[in-house]
Amino acid sequence: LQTEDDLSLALAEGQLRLHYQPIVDLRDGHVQGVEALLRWQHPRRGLLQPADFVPLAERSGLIVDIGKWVIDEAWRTLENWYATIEDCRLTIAVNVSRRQLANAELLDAVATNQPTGPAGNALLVEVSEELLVADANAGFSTLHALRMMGVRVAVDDFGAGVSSLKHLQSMPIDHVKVDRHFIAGLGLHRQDEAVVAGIIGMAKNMGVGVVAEGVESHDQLDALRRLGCDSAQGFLLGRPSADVRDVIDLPALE
Ligand code: G
Ligand code: G
Ligand code: MN
Ligand code: NA
Repeated sequence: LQTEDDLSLALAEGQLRLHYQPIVDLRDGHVQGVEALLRWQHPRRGLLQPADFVPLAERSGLIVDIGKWVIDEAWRTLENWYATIEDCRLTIAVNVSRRQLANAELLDAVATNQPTGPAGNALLVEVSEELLVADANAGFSTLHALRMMGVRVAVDDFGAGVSSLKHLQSMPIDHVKVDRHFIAGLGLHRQDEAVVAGIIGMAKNMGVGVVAEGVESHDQLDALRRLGCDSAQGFLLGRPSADVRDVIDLPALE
């Protein structure tokens, strides 16, 4: 098992990595951006997943410094895109946990080393719906501050947790990411199609974008297009990869 000291060293010695998964715009089939997913390239244990060390990072408080590194790395990736891609409109989403929203370091990191691009609003943060409900005031003020800085907010794993559609109204958010358990049931369970249709309808009425997570089949993709879902992410479209260039250079969907 990893210790706090190991993780602290990992951060200091550059063993953390971001892997990137494409998010595809279903209206034109093009990659619109990526989600950055944290990995630990451990010298002896190989590539560790967030489940192996993010809970430790949260318990110990190291998640604050790690989260700062994640934002810095996202800015470096964007800077690289801006230097090499003409009129770049790609976005990058990072995951942010509760402890980070309660801490001013997040806002400092966002304000520091932000590259200038053609579109602005290139950074998104993904937060869990639990965080929005349980910790409304502390969380909301950070989210409002982020949005003032041009950062957009997405609710991760939407529909899986304690929140409900009616909360959408009061949340300072720009997108919802429909939990992959509902997407898995598309074409199989009518209730899942009804839930996804309901989220899409509600979100549209409130001007909130909808991203489907965990899209693994063409049948699911067809259903999402039929339902008018804005964007999709999942193994069908692309797995998380260490090479962000491969991810953004994917050919457009048919
Ligand atoms: O990459 P994977 O699907 O294993 O990610 C699992 C979970 O780990 C995701 O749901 C995500 O919320 C969380 N996660 C991934 N990267 C980060 C990160 O940079 N910071 C935090 N706090 N959580 C992350
Ligand atoms: O909670 P969050 O959505 O941030 O987590 C993203 C996680 O979901 C990543 O660990 C990623 O590996 C995983 N993931 C991404 N696409 C798919 C998919 O199509 N199917 C499954 N089962 N997992 C996926
Ligand atoms: Mn996420
Ligand atoms: Na998610």
